[in-house]
Amino acid sequence: MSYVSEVLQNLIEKNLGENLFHQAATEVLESIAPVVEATPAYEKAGILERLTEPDRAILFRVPWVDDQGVVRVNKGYRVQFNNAIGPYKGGLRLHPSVNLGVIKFLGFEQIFKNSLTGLPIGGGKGGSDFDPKGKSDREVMAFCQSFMTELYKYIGADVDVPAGDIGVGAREIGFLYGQYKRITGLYEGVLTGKGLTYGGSLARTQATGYGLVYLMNEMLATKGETFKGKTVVVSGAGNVAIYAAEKATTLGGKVVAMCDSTGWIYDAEGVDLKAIKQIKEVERKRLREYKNYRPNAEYHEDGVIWDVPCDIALPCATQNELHADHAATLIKNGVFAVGEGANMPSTPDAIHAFQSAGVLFAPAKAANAGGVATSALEMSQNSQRLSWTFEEVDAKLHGIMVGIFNQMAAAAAKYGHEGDYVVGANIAGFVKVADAMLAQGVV
Ligand code: NDP
Ligand code: 2IT
Repeated sequence: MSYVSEVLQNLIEKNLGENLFHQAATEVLESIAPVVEATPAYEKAGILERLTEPDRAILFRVPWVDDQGVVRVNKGYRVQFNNAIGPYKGGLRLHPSVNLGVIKFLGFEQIFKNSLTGLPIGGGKGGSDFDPKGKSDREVMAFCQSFMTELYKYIGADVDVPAGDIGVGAREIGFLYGQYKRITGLYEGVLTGKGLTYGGSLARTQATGYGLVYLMNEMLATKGETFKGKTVVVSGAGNVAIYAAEKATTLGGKVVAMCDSTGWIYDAEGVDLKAIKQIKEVERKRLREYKNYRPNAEYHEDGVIWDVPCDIALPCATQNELHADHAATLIKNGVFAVGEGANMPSTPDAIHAFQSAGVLFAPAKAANAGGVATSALEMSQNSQRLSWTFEEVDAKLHGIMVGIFNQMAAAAAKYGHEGDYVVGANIAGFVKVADAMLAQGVV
């Protein structure tokens, strides 16, 4: 059995039930097999065994009191996966579906994504099964303060720097930051995605969505195409989806459909992003409210958003939201390019279908790296005690996304998989981390 297969088999046997972690690790390890085979030093140094076992996983209880005075208890997680190239860096997810397998898949992906940015950040992820939906601001604050009261022991500006993900935005980061500062007395860049009045970076809110579109633009250019005049479908209606839709629209695309976890909207004239922001960012309501702003739009709870014909599909909601049958429908309807704003939104079968049909496919760890890259720029600004203009940060983000596209395209071509950006992104992300691990000895 090959080294890669042996490590994978062991990983699946020893991490029972962590199916999403198995899925993420299988894709990476299978993609990097050619490099691993060509570099015996990796096997000799146990690079794959070490890379697939987190440095540590911290599990803790998060007790808090709800508005009725009832004590509630959630599970808290922080998985510090790999710090070969920099402090652990990655978001916190608050969603009822969170468990150790979810956080491990996200933390593992983060290692390679962060490497692709070219910035000095290692991989980590955390979160809780707490559901912020329907909770009052006071309840969210109580939860965040309790979560940080345990987490603060393990993080720091040069150790581990959490940020947002599903269910964690500026409100939650504010409460977490306040509690960290109160306990430690330190005013440091320990979290990113902070508010602009206390150390946040301009353009961090927009960064993941904008970055996705910048990378897609590079990929489209290889076929002489742009966003201009293209019909675009974006799943999700959260941070990533909204700013992907905004930049796609700025570049001349028409976003006709978006969704949340309850239903999806179709607006033939192009979605009204001001209305979406008001509903989702300000009022924290359901997308069904959209019809109050645009009576001619459609709102559906049946069927799926992927039934809407489009040129460009941007899955920006959650993992495994786009299956093989959805891919088949998109292909039948003539989709030209797919870019993953969410983490691992397409199932392996769906990716295979797109690639076999010649659809341009940008994998998550490259396509959504603009968020964490801009988080690293926030860390730089915090260290310098300076803040850069929106234009400076956005220009750096753009340059980083072009760099990521070039790296993954070059790595794919070098190993005989021209145009296979999944293989390209995995190899390019892996090599830098593996070489840093080699240089640092068996640790
Ligand atoms: P948000 O919480 O802001 O938004 C998530 C959106 O996806 C919401 O509209 C939510 O619906 C919807 N959603 C969640 N689960 C489902 C589901 N099962 N079916 C349909 N819709 C669903 O999160 P983000 O936008 O930050 O994150 C979205 C994705 O992007 C995640 O995969 C995240 O890991 C990834 N990502 C995020 C980055 C960031 O900087 N924030 C960076 C890189 C990747 P509802 O409104 O009903 O909850
Ligand atoms: O998945 C991701 O890259 C994020 N949620 C952003 C992480 C970060 O540290 O900004």
